[in-house]
Amino acid sequence: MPAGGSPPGACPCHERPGGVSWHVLGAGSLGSLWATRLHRAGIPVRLILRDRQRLAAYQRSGALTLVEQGVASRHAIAAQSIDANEPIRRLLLASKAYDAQAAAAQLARRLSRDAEVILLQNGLGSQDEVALRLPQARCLFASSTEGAFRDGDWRVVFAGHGHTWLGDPHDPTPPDWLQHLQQAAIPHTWSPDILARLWRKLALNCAINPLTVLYDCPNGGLEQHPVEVATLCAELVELLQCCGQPAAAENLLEDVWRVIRATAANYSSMHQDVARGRRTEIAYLLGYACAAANRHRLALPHLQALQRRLLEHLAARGLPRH
Ligand code: NAD
Ligand code: KPL
Repeated sequence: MPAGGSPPGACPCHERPGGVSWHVLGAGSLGSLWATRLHRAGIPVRLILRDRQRLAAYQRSGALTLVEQGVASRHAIAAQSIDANEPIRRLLLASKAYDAQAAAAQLARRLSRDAEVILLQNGLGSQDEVALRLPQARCLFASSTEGAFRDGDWRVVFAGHGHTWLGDPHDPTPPDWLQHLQQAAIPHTWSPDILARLWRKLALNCAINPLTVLYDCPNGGLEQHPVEVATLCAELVELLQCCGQPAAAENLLEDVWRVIRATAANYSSMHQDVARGRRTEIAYLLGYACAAANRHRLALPHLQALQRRLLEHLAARGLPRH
C-alpha cells in the first residue's frame, strides 16, 4: 500500500485504465460532486484528504455517497492524504478560496512538470495566489453555477443543476480531458474569456450577497431595496470598465434582478456561511473588488461603505474579516 494512501474497496489496476488519474483535493461539496461523477463514468480518480486522520476516517466509511433527487449512490473512490508521494498530473483544487493557496503550496512538490490544475474557487484573487505557488503547472480557472452541500461526513447532495465554465487566461487551447467531463455528464463550456465570467459572477455576488447578510433576508428580500441594488450595480459597472472588463459590465443591473428573482427563496452562500458561523469568502469577493478600485484610484463610496458595514457585521459575530 503506498505511503499515505489506499483505495478502499478498489483494485488499483481497475483504477487506472491507461489514463491520467484525476486528483481531487477537497472532499467537500463540489470536490465530492466532481469526484463521484468522474468515478461513475469509469474515469480514474484519487481523492486527496487533509491528513492521515481524515484518510483513516474515509477508509472506515469506505466510500463517498452522492445523493441526487433523493437517491443515494456509493462510490468507493481511491484516496490518499496530502502528504502521499504519488505524482500528480491533473488536479482539481476544490477548496474554499481562502484555503487554495496553502493547499497548492502543500501539493507543489508532487506536481509533474506538465501538470494541469483546475481552480474551482468562487471570486477572484485566489487563482493568482495559486498560480504564483505553482509556476510549473498550467492553471485553468473554473466558474460554476452548480449547487451542492454536505449533509454528513463523506456525503454530498446535488442540490442545483447548473453549468461550469472553464478557461485559461494565458492559453485559449482547450485541454483534451474535456471529453472526461462529457463522459461524466458534467455540464461545461470551454470559455475563451474566463476572466470575464469570473468578474461577472463576482459582480453578481457583490451586488447580492452582502446585502442579504446585512438585511438578513433571502435573495428575494432585496426587492425591498431597489435603490441600494441599483447604486451598487452602477459602481460595479464603473469598476468592471476600469479593470478592462466591459463585457462583464454589460446589462449588469438587469442580470442582478434576473438572479434575485430566479433565486428569490434561496439564501445566498454568504448568508448561509454567516448564519452557520462559518468563515466567508469576502476577501475574494467584495474585498477583491474594493482592493481593485483602490489600485485604480477609483472612488466607489457605496461599495466601500458596504465593505465597512459587512466587516463590522462579521467582527460583531466573531467571524474573520478576510
Ligand atoms: P467545501 O467547504 O464544501 O469544500 C472544501 C473542501 O476542501 C473541504 O472538505 C476542506 O476540508 C477541503 N480542504 C481545504 N483545504 C484542504 C487541504 N489543504 N487539504 C485537503 N483538503 C482541504 O466548499 P465547496 O462548497 O465545495 O466550495 C468550493 C468552492 O466552490 C468555493 O469557492 C465556493 O464558493 C465555490 N462554489 C461552491 C458551490 C456549492 O454549491 N457548494 C457552488 C458554486 C461555487
Ligand atoms: O452565487 C450566488 C451565491 O449565493 O453565492 C448567487 C445565487 C448568484 C447569489 O449571489
